[in-house]
Amino acid sequence: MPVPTEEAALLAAFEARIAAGESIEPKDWMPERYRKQLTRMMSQHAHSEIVGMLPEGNWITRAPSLRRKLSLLAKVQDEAGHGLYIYCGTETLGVDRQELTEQLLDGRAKYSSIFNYPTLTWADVGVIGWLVDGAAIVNQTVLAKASYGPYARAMVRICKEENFHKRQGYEVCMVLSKGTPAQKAMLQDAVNRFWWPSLMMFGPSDTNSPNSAELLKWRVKRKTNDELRQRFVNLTVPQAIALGITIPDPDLKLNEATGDWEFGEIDWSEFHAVLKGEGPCNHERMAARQAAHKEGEWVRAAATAYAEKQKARQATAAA
Ligand code: FAQ
Repeated sequence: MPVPTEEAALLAAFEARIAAGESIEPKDWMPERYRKQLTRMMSQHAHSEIVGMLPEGNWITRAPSLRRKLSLLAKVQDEAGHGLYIYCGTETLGVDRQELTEQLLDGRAKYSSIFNYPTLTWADVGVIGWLVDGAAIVNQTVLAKASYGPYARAMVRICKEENFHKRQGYEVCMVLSKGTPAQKAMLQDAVNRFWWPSLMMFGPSDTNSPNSAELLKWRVKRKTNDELRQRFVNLTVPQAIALGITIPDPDLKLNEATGDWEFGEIDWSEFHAVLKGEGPCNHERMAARQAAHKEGEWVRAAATAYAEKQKARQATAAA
């Protein structure tokens, strides 16, 4: 079916603005497909930040010192803030947070695969900061240049905080790497378990990524999944060497000509199983979110009642 002339003209003007590097703002005209793709990606991102609090939250009561407890508590709170920030960004596209939360709770919405893995030891908390926040930074630094203004601006602030989280995680790893043989072994075990899932955070390979072409065309994504994954590996391998840690990949080798650390094949069957809800902690994570939502019902009811009371008071005062 041919696109109506008026819409074709709007689309051409929209694409010209994107090509010129302009930022698209909430009240600007945008194709429905752009709105839909952004809503999908941003809501998944927001849900990831919220569900992402659970694996590390597991260690707040068991952090090995008061200093570690305080910094972990602050980090987990930051992640909640990131989620709320991105939900607000999504609201500028016309979808409210309640609707997105319902999609998460009834299993229609996705969140990052990485948060379906358990945190078994204290070293996992350090490794999540180092690898998971590290991967998030590589991805989100580029998203800070995304064509949609509210999302890009949210990323600038979020990346600053994620950088702090990464350093905090790396410092935990550094201390463990200089510790007793048991502490070093605990760190190595955490890296063994989190390395491959961290690479999966960047999504399927480019040949298998249905959304990439459109997102790249509209400059929401500025780099492909594989390009970002490679950048992460290149940045992370020297950090692992500095820690004296072995990356669990016998095929990992430096290509002197390109400067890339080439790595082995990702187990995509594991990735797809986790996306289907069959990861080690999918059920636990969803049950935790559903319980939190139920337990928070009285807070939502109280906030609504308070807002209505305020509105009535203001109406009386204005009369
Ligand atoms: N997990 O066509 P593509 C963080 C889905 S935040 C689950 O390549 P796209 C901070 C994808 O949605 C981490 N699902 O998709 C933190 C699509 O499904 P759909 C989250 C995944 O959008 C740290 C399908 O597969 N970050 O860590 C995954 O072009 C520590 C086909 O894939 C973001 O969300 C996955 N790993 O590229 C918090 C960043 N990968 O919707 C707490 C923003 C792919 O068609 C503690 N998002 N899928 O049904 C993005 O950059 C992109 O959306 C990608 C996926 C790269 C994730």
